[in-house]
Amino acid sequence: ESLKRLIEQAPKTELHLHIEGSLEPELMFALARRNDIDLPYDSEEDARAAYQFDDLQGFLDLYYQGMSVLQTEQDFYDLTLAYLERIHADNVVHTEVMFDPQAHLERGVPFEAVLNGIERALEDGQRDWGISYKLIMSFLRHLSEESAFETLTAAEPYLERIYAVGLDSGEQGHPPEKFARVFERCRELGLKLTAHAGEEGPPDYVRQALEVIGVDRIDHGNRALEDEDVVRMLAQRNMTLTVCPLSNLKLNVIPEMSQHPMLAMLNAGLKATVNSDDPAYFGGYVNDNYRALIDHLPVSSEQLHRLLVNGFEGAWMDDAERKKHL
Ligand code: ES4
Ligand code: ZN
Repeated sequence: ESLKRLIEQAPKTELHLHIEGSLEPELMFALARRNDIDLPYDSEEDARAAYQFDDLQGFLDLYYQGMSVLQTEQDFYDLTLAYLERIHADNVVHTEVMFDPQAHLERGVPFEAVLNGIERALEDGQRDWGISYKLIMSFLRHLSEESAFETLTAAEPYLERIYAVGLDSGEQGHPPEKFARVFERCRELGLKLTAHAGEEGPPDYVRQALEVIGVDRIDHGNRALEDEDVVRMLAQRNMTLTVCPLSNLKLNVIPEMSQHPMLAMLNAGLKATVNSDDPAYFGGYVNDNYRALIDHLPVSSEQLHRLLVNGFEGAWMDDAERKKHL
């Protein structure tokens, strides 16, 4: 209704987006043909039908499989431009794009091909559609600390083009403290820090992200609500949470959308934002995530406005740029 029209028309941010998770089956098949790679799906419809997940790991298996078609700089350009074209239609005016260099380096794709392709598309999107951006390089937490340090070394020549580092992939058994030293080095290098925490992992992983890593932002953070001390820490620091409703539903972080904790987060004074995570796999982009909340939660126009403003306040943008939108 009118709340949906308000959302569709409002300028928005996206603060939690894995570019490899924006690979739609149509482009996956086109790149598979171009690069002569076999896919385990008969058709685009067959791929979509396979996107039913029990948990985060079930998704990650298909996510790493799908990105095998990304081989050249042009592939990463095409991927990123398709994403930008799609979010421009949603009136997203600022996006912070995460990428997983280790998932490409281990397949023999050079760091430079990944970065150049993504960045060239982001520059074109800024020029043609006015979409501002930041790049976030994410470490895979199921791999070793040593592998994260090697990745940082590979990235070192390009760090002025990378704004922040993140921590993603399978959370359980891979706490933030495993990466305390590599994040400390990243901070010394002038990078902003974020980490997935409290998606599947316990509230203590959110606490570690805050107190051991000293993150500037938390990706997800849902399970922080299970621990009032962690909620208090998040609120005191005015910590932005990049929450992803459709992702939470598809990965069984919540049993149904009506159970989503978004309003509980706002009511607890937490700076929650709305994001898409892996839109090609989870069934929607930013506007779809807002619409899912409107359809299933008693969300007010004030709360929607708060979520939109939180997206700009939590964004890594210059104050001059932010003021244009607030
Ligand atoms: C991810 Cl939803 C999610 N969680 C953790 N790691 C990821 N990588 C890509 N999507
Ligand atoms: Zn994520």
